[in-house]
Amino acid sequence: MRKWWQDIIIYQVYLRSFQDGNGDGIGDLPGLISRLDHIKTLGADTVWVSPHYDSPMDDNGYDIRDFHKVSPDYGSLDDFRRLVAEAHKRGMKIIIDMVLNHTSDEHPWFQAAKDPTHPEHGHFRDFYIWQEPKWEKGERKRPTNWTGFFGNPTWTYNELMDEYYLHIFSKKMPDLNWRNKAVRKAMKKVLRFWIDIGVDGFRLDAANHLEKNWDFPDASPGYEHFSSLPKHHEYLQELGEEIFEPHDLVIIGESGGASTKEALQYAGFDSEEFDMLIHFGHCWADTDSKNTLTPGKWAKGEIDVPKIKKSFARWHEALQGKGWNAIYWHNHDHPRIVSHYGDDARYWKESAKMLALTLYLLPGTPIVYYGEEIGMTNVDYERLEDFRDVEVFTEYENFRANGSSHEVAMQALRDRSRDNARSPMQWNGDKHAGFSQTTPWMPVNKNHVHINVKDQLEKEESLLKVYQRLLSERRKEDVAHGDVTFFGLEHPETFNYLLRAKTCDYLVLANFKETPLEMEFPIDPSGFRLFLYTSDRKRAEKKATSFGPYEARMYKRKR
Ligand code: TEU
Ligand code: CA
Repeated sequence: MRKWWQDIIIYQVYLRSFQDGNGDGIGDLPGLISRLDHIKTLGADTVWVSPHYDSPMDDNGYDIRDFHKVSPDYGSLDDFRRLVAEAHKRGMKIIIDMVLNHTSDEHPWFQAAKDPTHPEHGHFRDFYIWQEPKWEKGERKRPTNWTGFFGNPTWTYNELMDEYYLHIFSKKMPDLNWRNKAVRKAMKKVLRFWIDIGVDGFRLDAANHLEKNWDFPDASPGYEHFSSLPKHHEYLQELGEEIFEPHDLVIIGESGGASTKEALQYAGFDSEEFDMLIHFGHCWADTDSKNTLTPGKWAKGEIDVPKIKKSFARWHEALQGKGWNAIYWHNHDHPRIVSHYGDDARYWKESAKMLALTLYLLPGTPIVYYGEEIGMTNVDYERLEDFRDVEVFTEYENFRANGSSHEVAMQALRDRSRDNARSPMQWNGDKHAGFSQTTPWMPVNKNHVHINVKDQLEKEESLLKVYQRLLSERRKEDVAHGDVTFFGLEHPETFNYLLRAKTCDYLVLANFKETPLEMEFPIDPSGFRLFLYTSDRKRAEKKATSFGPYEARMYKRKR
């Protein structure tokens, strides 16, 4: 049976950076409401809002202090109700970000948990994960040597308890203990609260880490001891049965590192866990394993195009007919896609359009990340102080300890840090890019004078116009349910596929790299007409087999 969420087009809003409505330099709910029409005009109909809850903002709101309160930075509960009403009035849906894995250390639960003299300590202690120190040669040691996702140790010592608590993200984000029934009960209450307010779904944050290996063995970094463990699925099923299914919500689970083997368990039609999955299969296909100064995702290398294509193909195959797929290029945890897989300098426009063409005619539910539709690029910050992300500062220290110079470390941050995708939305070429009347919470990218919404609305050939056409084509022709055939998965430069839609076929041919190349049509081109392209039409028609830097074309054939 077809579900409503199979037909949506999602637009992800990083609330803090989308639109400031009250002139304090921070994006907020009234600002978002004032921009709903932009999202609608683009062709999206569902907004995923990054965390809007009360928070000390150690990790921009993924560290929640009060699940039932809106952060004063973003507005009030009434503003949130107004957002839902304004969206619904326009036929749009609202998905909120929900963090099940951890809270802020400033959450009252943790305040009680960490203090044996607190009147409610007995009840809340086991809301979190505590372990006694290990002692080696009279020295106090952490219970394990695990490293968390922000590059820091996963345990922090608490004096009052004389124990360590577990946190797989920052030390201000203690992990909840999902083995504790009272935790599950409390989190269900939180979910119900927002369902009653009228949200249409949840994007579940870090949703593959709920269970931990309580034997606590040493391992470095040790992800396997806190990712996708069997019991984790039990927790999700419980939520599915009691909360998600009875309310006809859309549930999007973020499961970094999930394998296609788990695909059906997470997002199969019979699964009660998620409706679709955000996995990172196609992300970071350009790392250099030889780089020891700024290792892992920070090590920029050659783009492995087959790896990207094969991930799309593999996930499509795993879920086809049996579950549902989400498609996206990037989000608030990645660099900007045009800087990452394209070229944000000389071939900015070509590569941004190429990336749009290669993604948005694939089946599944698309997620457009704010600013992607105008080709926003990585930040251009020169000083460490311009960065905001908690991860940046731990990793900067790590790079320096590995022996990298200040410049090398800064370049890694400019290329790869999450802040790249979090700079204020570029609405126009004015001083603060139309985002705010005052200095924004993080600096606006200087290129807003030529990369902005206003400019692209006025130009027929702009990237924004390409997005509008692609998304309207998608909807009209029911591309979400289309049938895709990929060509040349092993080819190091091309990204080619055929999509059979409702009444027509689309053929997408793309050069994913800068070097020009010749390519033959992978199928008989008769009946196909050029519909969208990244370079000029004449050239594309005259020399149909030659592709310039990042050149892509979409042909259409009526059936
Ligand atoms: O990110 C989660 C995240 O990146 C890991 O859980 C991921 O599964 C792992 O890296 C896989 O290798 C989410 C948010 O998107 C991010 O912004 C937050 O900082 C984080 O959770 C903590 O809430
Ligand atoms: Ca504001």
